[in-house]
Amino acid sequence: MKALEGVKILDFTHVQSGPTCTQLLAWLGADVIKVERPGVGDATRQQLQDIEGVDSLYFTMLNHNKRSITLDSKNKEGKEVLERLVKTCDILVENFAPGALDRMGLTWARIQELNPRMIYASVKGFGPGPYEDCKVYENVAQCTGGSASTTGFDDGPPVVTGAQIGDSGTGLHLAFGIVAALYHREKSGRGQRVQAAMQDGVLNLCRVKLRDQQRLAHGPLTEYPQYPDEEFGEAVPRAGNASGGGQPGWILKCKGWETDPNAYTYFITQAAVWSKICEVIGKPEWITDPDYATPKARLPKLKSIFDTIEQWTMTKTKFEVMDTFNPLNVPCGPILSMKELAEEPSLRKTGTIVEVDHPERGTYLTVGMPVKLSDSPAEVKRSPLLGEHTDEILTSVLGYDAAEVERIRASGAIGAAPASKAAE
Ligand code: CAO
Repeated sequence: MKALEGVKILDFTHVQSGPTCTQLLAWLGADVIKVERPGVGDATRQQLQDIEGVDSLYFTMLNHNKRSITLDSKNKEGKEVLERLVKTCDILVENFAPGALDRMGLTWARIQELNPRMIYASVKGFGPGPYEDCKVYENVAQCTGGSASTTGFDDGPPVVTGAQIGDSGTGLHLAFGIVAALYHREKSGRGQRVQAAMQDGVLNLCRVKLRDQQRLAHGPLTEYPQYPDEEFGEAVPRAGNASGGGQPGWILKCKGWETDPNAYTYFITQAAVWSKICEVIGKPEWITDPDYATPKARLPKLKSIFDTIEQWTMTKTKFEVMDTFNPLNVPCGPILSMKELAEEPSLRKTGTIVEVDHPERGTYLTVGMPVKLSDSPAEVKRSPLLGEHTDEILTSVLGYDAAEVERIRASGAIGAAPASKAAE
């Protein structure tokens, strides 16, 4: 049995942050009913399209295992259907611009009136404060949440990361809040409001940098590449590829780096096995030399130490480095390209990378459920076409009869009939 079987979600999400949240809940077994504007749908259906007229990979990869109903929430009959959805579902998830749901008439007070058991979950760019009314996308969140100022090299501008920590990261935070609220509701009988701000989500993931901000008051950050030659300013500087933890690390070139942009390895000078590292790279004298023997003695020389290790890694492929050092308990990892990840058999085997069939685009790859539950394995099903389940949801979930569905359709609230019906 799926962990969230029987849970119904009114999915009013779009773009990335909200859809990642409801996709995770769908993989856990919830019935996710995605409400989209008739004829338009989630804007990402049309964004970054690789095949003209076909739902983009942007959309398909964020909306698996959901059902789609088209509904104009500003139409009178549309509002009636929306209220019935609120009464029927357990959770409402949305990530519209601040105030949009209120403007549709769905304030928290109204939702509680309609369904006191409902959990109402939102992603917004910011929490209460000076920016609460702002619209926010991924990179804005990375910049305002502390990630960009601490990412990149010291002599360059702030850099955003490819990991979607603002969108997918906040979706994940929200999913965790929803599941906790659901557990609470089982005991209290009442729903509650769950809010996740993208700035907060990014800052949570940048926790170690706020740690370092406070450490600065007590002296230089000795594991940072600025130490010992450069001055530290008032704020945490960008640390290049330095490790965020207590074991120094860096990215080193491997064999083939001249032509392969990903022929690199991440290498950590794990203190407990320092002697083994020295032996492999041909520097056995560093094991006992007091200038190199302890982690503290090594800190001011990290750059030259990594340069020396790199002389060795440049003679090996990134996989040979891994094969040599992992058995010695030295944590290191090859820089894997998306191509390598897409082709990695072990990820296919675990369902982390999944091939999905889609009626309009054919097969494509996606990232499946990243968390594995032993009794509730996730099965990845294709994303819905726009409005694919409108009639099914109106009748089997909301209990409208055929005449009522026709009345709602005639009002324009759910858009045109599906092609097969229209032809009848
Ligand atoms: N029927 C009728 N109207 C609908 C509708 C439906 N089914 N679905 C949405 N709408 C309306 C909304 O009510 C809103 O109308 P009003 O502004 O008149 O109230 C309008 O569509 C647009 O919503 P929006 O402002 O949320 O959309 P946008 O494209 O202008 O902004 C975004 C997108 C992401 C910047 C904004 O939604 C936002 O800041 N969301 C919160 C933060 C967030 O999640 N950001 C990450 C997104 S992923 O990068």
